[in-house]
Amino acid sequence: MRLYVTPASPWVRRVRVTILELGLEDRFEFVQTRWPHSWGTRTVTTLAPDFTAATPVARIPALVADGITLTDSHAICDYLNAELGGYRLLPREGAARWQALATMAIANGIIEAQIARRAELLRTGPDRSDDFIAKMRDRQMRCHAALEAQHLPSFGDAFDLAQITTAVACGYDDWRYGPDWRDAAPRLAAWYDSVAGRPSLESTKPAETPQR
Ligand SMILES: N[C@@H](CCC(=O)N[C@@H](CS)C(=O)NCC(=O)O)C(=O)O
Repeated sequence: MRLYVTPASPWVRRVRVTILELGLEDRFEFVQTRWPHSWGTRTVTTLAPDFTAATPVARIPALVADGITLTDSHAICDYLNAELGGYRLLPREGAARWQALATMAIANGIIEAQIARRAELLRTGPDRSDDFIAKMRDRQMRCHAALEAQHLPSFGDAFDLAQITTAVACGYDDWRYGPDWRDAAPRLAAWYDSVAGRPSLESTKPAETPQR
């Protein structure tokens, strides 16, 4: 199976952490993609032909698996968990499934805001919107605070998909935007520090995307 990646992407990271937590890394070829800084606001015309042939969405992660191509981290994590992971990271049904999805929806909301903010920050010239950047930052802080108040208390011992996605959101904020989120959610930050040393997180720490 082929997974298109870059180390800067939190969406890619949640898939890579899921693969590592399930012990499946030997089954994947990881293909590094290259992006110019204008990726956030302009069509990228320099992507490799095998990547654009695999995904008309032209975003990462994209998984080319046995007979199927999945072009979104949610679908890929679902596939890994259900088809290859025996539902070890997200239950197939029941209250625990919905609780995990509720947590993940907020963590995903953080990651969406992080990436939208990044795209806007990469925009050059007078069109860049400080209002939009501030709106995304507010969303990040609000969601971190909500995770701490409403979701952290029910985190169990298992490092499941909800915790993976939450940890990836926390890690991206630390890396890209600094410690602001830690002031908004200090107990969530303490939880994150307690899991950040897991090999799956240590070996997928964010790093800048190669350009071109
Ligand atoms: N909902 C998608 C989002 C994927 C996404 O936005 N990936 C970004 C990298 S973090 C990307 O490839 N952006 C390139 C672009 O938008 O042109 C997922 O969960 O996989």
